[in-house]
Amino acid sequence: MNCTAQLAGKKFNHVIMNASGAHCMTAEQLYEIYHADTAAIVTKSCTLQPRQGNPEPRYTEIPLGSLNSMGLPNLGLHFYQNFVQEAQQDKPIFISLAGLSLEENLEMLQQLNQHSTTAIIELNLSCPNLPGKPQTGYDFQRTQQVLEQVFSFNKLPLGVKLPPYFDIIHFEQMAAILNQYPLQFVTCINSIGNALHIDPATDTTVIRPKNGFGGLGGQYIKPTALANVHQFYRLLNPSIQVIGCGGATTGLDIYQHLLCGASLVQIGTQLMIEGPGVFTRLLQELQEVMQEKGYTSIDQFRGKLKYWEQQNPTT
Ligand code: RRO
Repeated sequence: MNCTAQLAGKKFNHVIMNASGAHCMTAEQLYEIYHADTAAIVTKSCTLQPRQGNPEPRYTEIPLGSLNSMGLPNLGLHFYQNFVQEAQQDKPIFISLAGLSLEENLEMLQQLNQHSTTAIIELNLSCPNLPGKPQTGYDFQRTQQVLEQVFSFNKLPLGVKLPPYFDIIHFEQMAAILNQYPLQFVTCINSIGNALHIDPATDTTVIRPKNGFGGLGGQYIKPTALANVHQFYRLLNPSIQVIGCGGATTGLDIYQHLLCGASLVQIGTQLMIEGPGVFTRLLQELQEVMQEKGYTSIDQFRGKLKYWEQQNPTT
């Protein structure tokens, strides 16, 4: 069974990795997922300086997923740069960047370019949890400005992490912007921003920041994630690959992300719930699904989602 993949000029032993934010802030967490059955790993989104993030409680499991308002706690760019340098790189490492301003993102990227990091860059345009800071990916003009400046000097392999979109015109407008730049990939999707969960026993919100509003993850968001993966797979230049993220808890979920066009699939909430053993289970389950359906490699079905008419030709 061949589950290998290629992205940003690198080889991947299979297609499953963590999502930024899940089990990837500290050295201990990063080494744990690095040595687990991951195809690659991505760091917690970082800023130039270390940050404490929002007050706790700021992450919780809810019935079908998770709610978080972490507020970008991280150990600072240099820590993650050093981690990449130290790790024996037998698998690709992504550094996720989430500067609080365009200038901060450019400064971080400049440093990474100067040090010729071996990391792939995932530029996060979609953090929903910073009070007073809109999600860049929902401001189309701003996104264009960011990409214009980034690609005026950047030579590193780079992609962007997008928020979920919900309107066909928004997919088209965003894809038209992204298609103007030499992006290696887009990651779809970040959490669904500013959701609210209420504890039925106490009529109370369940996380402390922002009156309980936070990013929704897990099974709630799989249909939205698949829709975003497939729309961007259809609309982007073939040179821009899609990384799927959202609601995968089984091998079948991974398979469906791939069917929608994803080249790799990231695991967030389920990694938080199950720990780094999740990757072994998911890879095993993906291989079982492929075997049942008679596939021996991912190329045989990636992006080959069938539409209703194809299955019902005479009606
Ligand atoms: O740290 C966070 O609050 C956070 C980030 Br940067 C993000 O991109 N997505 C998310 O759900 N939480």
